[in-house]
Amino acid sequence: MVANKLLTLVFVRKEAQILLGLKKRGFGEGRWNGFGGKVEKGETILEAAKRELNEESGLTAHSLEQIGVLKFEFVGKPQWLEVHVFHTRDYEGEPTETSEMRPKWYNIDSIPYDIMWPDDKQWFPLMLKEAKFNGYYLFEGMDIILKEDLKEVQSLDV
Ligand code: 6OG
Repeated sequence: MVANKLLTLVFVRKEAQILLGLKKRGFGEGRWNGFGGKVEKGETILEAAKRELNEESGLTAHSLEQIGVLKFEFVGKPQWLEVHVFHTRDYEGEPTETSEMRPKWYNIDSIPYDIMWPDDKQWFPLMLKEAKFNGYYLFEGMDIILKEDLKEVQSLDV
């Protein structure tokens, strides 16, 4: 049994806007997403979420609320990804381009789903209405979803 790889994903909200970043390199390159990455040894998932947000966008989150857990399996890859999704309106700083991400505010009515991971168009509506969710997706490559199971929940199954 191979352990899940723990990852974070943070969305910053401001009025009717959401901050997305264009991933400039690595996994998910060329796609708009929230800010996040791997949980390092010795830190909690929440600490990792704040650190990755700061490293990739320049913003400091004062508080983060966890709103989702997404599990991804990729055909032919033994390791699952377990992505812990957070959001916040409680932050300081101005988004700054980094070597990894180009940040941009999007109105929540004009999210660029065609240039994002294909699972996002399913769970974004839950995230945008600030509902909690648990999801599972089986991918073939980066574009094809073979299986999916998304549930809105009262409390997260973490
Ligand atoms: P690094 O490996 O670059 O972190 N991530 C996903 N995000 C979405 N929206 N959909 C997916 O569908 C994802 N798979 C991974 C988690 C990778 C970042 O990408 C997110 C991390 O924030 C498969 O450190």
